[in-house]
Amino acid sequence: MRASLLTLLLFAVAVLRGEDGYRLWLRYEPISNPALRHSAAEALGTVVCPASSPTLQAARDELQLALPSLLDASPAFADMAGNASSALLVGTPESLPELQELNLGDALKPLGNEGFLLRDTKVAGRRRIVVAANSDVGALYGVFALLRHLQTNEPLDGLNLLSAPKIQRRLLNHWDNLNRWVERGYAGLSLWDWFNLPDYVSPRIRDYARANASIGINGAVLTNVNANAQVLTPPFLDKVAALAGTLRPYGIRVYLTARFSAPVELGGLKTADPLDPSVRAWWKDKVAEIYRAIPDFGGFLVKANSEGQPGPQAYGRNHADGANLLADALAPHGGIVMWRAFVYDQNVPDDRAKQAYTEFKPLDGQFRDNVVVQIKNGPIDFMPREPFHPLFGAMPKTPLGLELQITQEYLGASIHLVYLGTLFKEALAADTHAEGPGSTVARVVDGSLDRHALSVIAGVANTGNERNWTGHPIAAANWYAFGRLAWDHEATPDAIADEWIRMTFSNDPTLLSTLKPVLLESREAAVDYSMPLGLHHLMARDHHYGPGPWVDGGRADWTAPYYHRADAAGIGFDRSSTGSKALDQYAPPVRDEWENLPTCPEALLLWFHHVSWDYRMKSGRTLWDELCLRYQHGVDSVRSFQKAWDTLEPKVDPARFLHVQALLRHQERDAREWRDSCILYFQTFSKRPIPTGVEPAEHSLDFYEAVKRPDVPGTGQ
Ligand code: GCW
Repeated sequence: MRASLLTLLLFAVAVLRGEDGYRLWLRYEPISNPALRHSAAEALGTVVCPASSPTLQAARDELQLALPSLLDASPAFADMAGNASSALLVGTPESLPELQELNLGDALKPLGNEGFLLRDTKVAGRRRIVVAANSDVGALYGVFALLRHLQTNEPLDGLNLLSAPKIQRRLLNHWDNLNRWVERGYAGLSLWDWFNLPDYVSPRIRDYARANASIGINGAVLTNVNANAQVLTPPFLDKVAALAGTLRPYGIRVYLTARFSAPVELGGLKTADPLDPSVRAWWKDKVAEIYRAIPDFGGFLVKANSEGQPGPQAYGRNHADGANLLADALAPHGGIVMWRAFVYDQNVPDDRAKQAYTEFKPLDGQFRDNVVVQIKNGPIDFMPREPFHPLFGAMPKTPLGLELQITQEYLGASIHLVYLGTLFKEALAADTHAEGPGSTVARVVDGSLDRHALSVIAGVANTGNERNWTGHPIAAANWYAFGRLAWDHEATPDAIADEWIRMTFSNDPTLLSTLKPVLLESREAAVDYSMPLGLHHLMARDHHYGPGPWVDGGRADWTAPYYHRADAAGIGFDRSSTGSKALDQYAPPVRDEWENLPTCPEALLLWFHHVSWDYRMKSGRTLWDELCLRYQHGVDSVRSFQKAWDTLEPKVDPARFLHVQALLRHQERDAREWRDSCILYFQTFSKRPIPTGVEPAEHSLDFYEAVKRPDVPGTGQ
């Protein structure tokens, strides 16, 4: 009775207040199953989490925020469990002497500096739920894991969980400019309010830290890779220090992007040549200054000699010279360099997909120990689907970091519902075969394949100052999925979606069985309605939002026809031995499989091959018919998402229900536009009829070609 009254009351409050998404997956609504809630309340009646450090204080604060609401009861917070018949113990053996009685040493040892254990146990007949770790931040991660356990309605009985991250540095990369404009940002302005910093740090920064810590993200690169040297000046370093101070208790270190020409722009030097002694001295001093302001500064992320950014090649030096310059300055302080491999040269007529490999592979073994080469998941640029980047597995002597894009630059910005857990997992699970089967990208990145101590995974953030953080209410799932996979790349996108839905919406079984398949199918739907069968780079120029397969002129590798190569004979980019030979950059088993049309996965067909319109696909249809039907299938999928979502009206608070419903309407319209415009455009080459089952286009090709989108955010600064 009490439970249903409570539920009713909470529902009424949610309706009145409108669920605005601010709390993300940390909503801590009462555990809906009364039996579970009562037994958890009993087990956690006394909470022992001495706040002996800012990090343990954060753990305790989180428990104080979460437990009264989750349990619908007020646990006592005490310094010792003593004789309490049941209690929650949180800490390290050092911070909490009562943990020492449990002899956790052997269990804790393999968990390293960030891992934790959760255990349901007994001490002298008294029940103890234990969250223990070797470090305070491990204990904080353990607290979030315990809360997740409760939020997802898992029982505490028999709890026994050990967890430690596989990748050392799990970072968000913010493409945020100092004027708060976010490149490829679709959720408002930057969270970093530089004008008000350092005096005022918005409470929102702490909530950002909480959200990240809850999924194990332990670093943030605050600034855009298209960098502004100003962030390295003293006034900005004070502001960075203020942010670092708020993030630190949550185990999050700050990093900055380093503009390679900073010694010239800020230091007044005549050169930024990495081998010039005055340049080396400038960086050494600058880095020392940074560490005086931010003692645990993480290091630099650098985009150099790429898309107009300055770099060592201007001085006849290479990427290793550039990275090592900064690495030498950072090494005495324990900092690292993440040097991006996203390079392609407009003067080199070679296939863009090959250029990073061509430039970086010969440098393997030439980087300092504190350098990581950071590589996008695919060789072009975060397309809806790409094969894995050929550098993974090709530079065994160098730690290689993986860069994923959480913000939906090519996947419908903050309008389209696209869950990226599946895309991230596909990237991590790809088998490079570099050292035999099982040489996955994940094992290259976590360092286990080539025994590297340093490991980095980065996600280009989708956060902004919109109330719900990510614009689209479902886009927060991508932030969440990135963090969970960064912690454990063996986790499944399904399990991650499951957790996220339970915490973000509710544990209602119908809601789960309806919404989870939508999330899991959404990325494939986006591929189908925009760039199916391995097509890529078909989007409109600059804003990258809608279709633009006709976009031509200017530098060739920024046009669509450069990539799709449609002509009277067929469509697709021949990267096989008869074409650009990009396939030679992959290990032989991968190359051979993808080189041959019958064994090349159809999902990558047009990435690697120029294929005749009449080629017989596995379905028995011609390529042309299949292509058209894929586009139609993408549209149909979005319609099925709409139908599914509509049934959830009674299960979701009105504010989020209506918001997602409206966005899905927009997405359906966009999906039709992609389908109609691409089919009409490609038909000008194929000259074949549109197969049955595909709806006729609403407008003519001219209409679609004339569409302008001046309002897409994140573009053109
Ligand atoms: O994806 C492209 C984007 C650019 C971005 C660049 C990069 C930050 O269109 O906006 O610049 O890649 O990753 O450096």
